[in-house]
Amino acid sequence: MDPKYHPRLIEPKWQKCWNDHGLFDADHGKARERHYVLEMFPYPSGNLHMGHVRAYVIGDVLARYYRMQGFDVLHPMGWDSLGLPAENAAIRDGIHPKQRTEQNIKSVRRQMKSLGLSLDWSREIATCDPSYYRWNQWFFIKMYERGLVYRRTSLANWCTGCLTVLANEQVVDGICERCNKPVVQRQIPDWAFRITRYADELLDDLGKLNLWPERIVSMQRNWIGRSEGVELRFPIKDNGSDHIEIFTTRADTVYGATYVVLAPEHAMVAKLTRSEQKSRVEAFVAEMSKIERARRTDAGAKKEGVWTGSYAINPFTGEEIPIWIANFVLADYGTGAVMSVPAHDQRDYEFAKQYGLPIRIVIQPQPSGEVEKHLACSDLSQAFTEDGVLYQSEKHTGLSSAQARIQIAKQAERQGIGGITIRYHLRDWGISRQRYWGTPIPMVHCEVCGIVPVPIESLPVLLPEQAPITGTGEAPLAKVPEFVNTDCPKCGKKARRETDTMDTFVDSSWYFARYLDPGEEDLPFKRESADRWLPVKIYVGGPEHAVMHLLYFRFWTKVMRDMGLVSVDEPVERLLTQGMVVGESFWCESHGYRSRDGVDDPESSEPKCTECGRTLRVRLEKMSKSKLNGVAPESMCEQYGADTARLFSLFAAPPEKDVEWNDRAVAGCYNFLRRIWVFFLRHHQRVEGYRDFAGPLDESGLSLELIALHRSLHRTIAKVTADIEKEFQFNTAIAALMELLNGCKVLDDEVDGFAEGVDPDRKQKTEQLLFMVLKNMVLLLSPFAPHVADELWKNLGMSGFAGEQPWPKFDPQATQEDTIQMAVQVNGKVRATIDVQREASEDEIRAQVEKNEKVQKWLEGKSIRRVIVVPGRLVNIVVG
Ligand code: ANZ
Ligand code: ZN
Repeated sequence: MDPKYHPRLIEPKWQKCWNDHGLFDADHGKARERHYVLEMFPYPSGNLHMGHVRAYVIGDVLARYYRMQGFDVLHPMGWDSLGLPAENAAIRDGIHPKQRTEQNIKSVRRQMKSLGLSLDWSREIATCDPSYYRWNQWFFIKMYERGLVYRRTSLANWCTGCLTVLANEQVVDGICERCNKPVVQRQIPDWAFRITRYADELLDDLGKLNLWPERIVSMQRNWIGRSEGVELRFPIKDNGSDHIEIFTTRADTVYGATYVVLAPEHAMVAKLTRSEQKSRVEAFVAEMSKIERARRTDAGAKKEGVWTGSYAINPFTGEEIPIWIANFVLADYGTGAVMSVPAHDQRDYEFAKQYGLPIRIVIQPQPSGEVEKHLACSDLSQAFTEDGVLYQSEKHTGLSSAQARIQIAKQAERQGIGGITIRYHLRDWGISRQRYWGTPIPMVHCEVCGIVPVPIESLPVLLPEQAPITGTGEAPLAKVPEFVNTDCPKCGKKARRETDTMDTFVDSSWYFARYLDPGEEDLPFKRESADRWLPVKIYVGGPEHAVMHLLYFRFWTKVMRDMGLVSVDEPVERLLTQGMVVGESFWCESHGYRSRDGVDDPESSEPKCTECGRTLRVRLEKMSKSKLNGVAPESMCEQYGADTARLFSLFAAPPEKDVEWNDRAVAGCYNFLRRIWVFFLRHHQRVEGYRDFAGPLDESGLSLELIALHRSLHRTIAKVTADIEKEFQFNTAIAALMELLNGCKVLDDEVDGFAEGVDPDRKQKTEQLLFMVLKNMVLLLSPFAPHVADELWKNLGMSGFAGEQPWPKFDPQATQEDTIQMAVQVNGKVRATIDVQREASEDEIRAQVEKNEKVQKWLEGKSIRRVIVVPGRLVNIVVG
């Protein structure tokens, strides 16, 4: 055995060895129980960062652990390789997205391999591969046939300089990030998935996800945003037949509705605008069309609007109330129109104050205590938004808000002016992108037949290799005549292909199922494989995907179920969202972010800029290139080895928490592995004769310290097992291994004593214990630090790989504490509890009880008739 721990020598060797033996290939055809462990696949951006490493290592520990627990484990990897970054880079420097993506995949794959991840590389997929995206197209057509895909127009960011649609992240404060020209909101025809059809099920099934973090579940619940309310028609003054339909969740406040507000994009705006208001309204509508939805509706945004010049009639009070348009009403929620109740809605209140509109209180707080205190308008400094008791509401006055909502809805129904409805905040999923590096949408526009899907047997519609990628003007595919011009699949006449490509969230909505049969040509995957492997048991990834990706792939799973492709309702049983890896960033007022090299004494409390001597602002921020606070996993692996990188990313914090980068902690992990190495170096030859020893260990004759070590070994096995499986607390599992190693000092001492001659029986038992410690330590270590584990396993003279061995079992008896609590009763009443040695005999227990002061008090002046000992539980003394 090499006297020194050399990770750089042993790691590549074992990686090759595992690979040659196909150690991580799933599906050995054995009838074993299955376990699918998945991490969110990466966008291959060239370099892994520590955040990736953390997610993949967390998944890897679980995959390795479940293999050792005897499961057939599927642990695949692939590339989310279509999308905007490669296209933007192409616009910048002219390198074709395909070429760049292929290079990046190569380099990320190499980096992953050097981490020793136990992946089944035979199932690798890349979404930019036609053999993958043809199935996106297949799904699209199947979903079109089911009415789950439709064409619509929707508002998009339109750059007035580039003459193209922009993604939200390309718009900064209403300006195009690239050309600095204003961005406006424009109606653009696009394709959408009807995810809202599944809104109810997506919401209800959140109840089944009891192994998902509560935070993610509630974010999804809010995102779907089910809202029960009432639709009401407000007739328009002087135009009896026309009306505005509003949606409200507070029908109880209808007597306080003093004006109506429409979204600027509402279809009735033009018709309702009086000529004297026309120029103001048009200017406002134009102004609003420039502002993105999120900015417009931010709760802090100033409320702005204009009057249309028209009036509506409040159908409950009969009053004429003005019709306005305003920024805070959205066109695509509810009916795009609201009845405004300024006394009870904060936005309406702010708006009414701003424009001098009437405020009327119609809800009073629930009376509490004796004095009835009425709210008056002069008391209001903001809206009273809680439920309460109706006030100034004709025959409904005195009802509670909840009762009134029902009564008012019923009355509206009777009068034929409205009724109860359910609305969702969830929108249909717009998937059209006017981009190149995506899946072509497999549709054809024919002047005669209209929209015609590409026949399934003609798939894939290939992405043409050459297209002008400029980021301006029409979609890149529209500029490729060989692509655009085609024949109508229905009538054969000249037609045009759709030139939009799909949102890449389509790719990630079903990739987990493609891993099951990556080469399958007749279907996206086989039903029998789906039945064998799904649902994914554990899914590891960043919490930033809480809504979009994690909602879309739940939706897709339900669609696949309805198509008969899978039988599960949900894709993932257990979700683990890992925290960020953060590092100290240093920021100088005049020189911006500084790397550690640009900081004078980074450890001091007032670090200075080496350039100008200014004191730097120090912060913990997510590691990133731009903040110069990152550590490249590659350089870390080079310095310390993959096993240390793995240990550190698990040891520094529990998986859900952020991890702070810390050089000393990294060195600490490295040191731990070195100390294990030294411990093995010292003892591995001594245990040569015990390779078959499988316990149990006979403790008799061993010193108390060794017995304690034996116990501690079993307790460590129990703890590491529970920490991994139940709680994912890898950090405390590793800490337990470190503690076990510390406890092994007694073995060193004991063995040193052998030189002076020792009882052979005791020597043998000690060496058996030594062997048990060495063997189990390797096995417990192997999911975390697999390379060094296999090297040590080999040095112990054991055959096979550590990762192939059964996970260690503990002896429940040996894990128990050495003392136990017993209750002491006197004549059937508990009078004391005592701690007794687990092995204590009945006589010893009796003696201990009789000496106990509390017990003695009850025995005073009495004689003991009988003592009954129920082992491990209680002692009853019968006195007379
Ligand atoms: C009158 C009212 C009185 C309201 C009151 C609230 C409090 P959720 O829970 O999100 O569904 N609303 C309806 N459509 C809207 C739109 N397109 N844009 C902006 N706001 C809209 O919210 C429903 C409430 O949001 C509705 O109830 C409506 O204001 C407003 F004391 O109607 B309410
Ligand atoms: Zn046609």
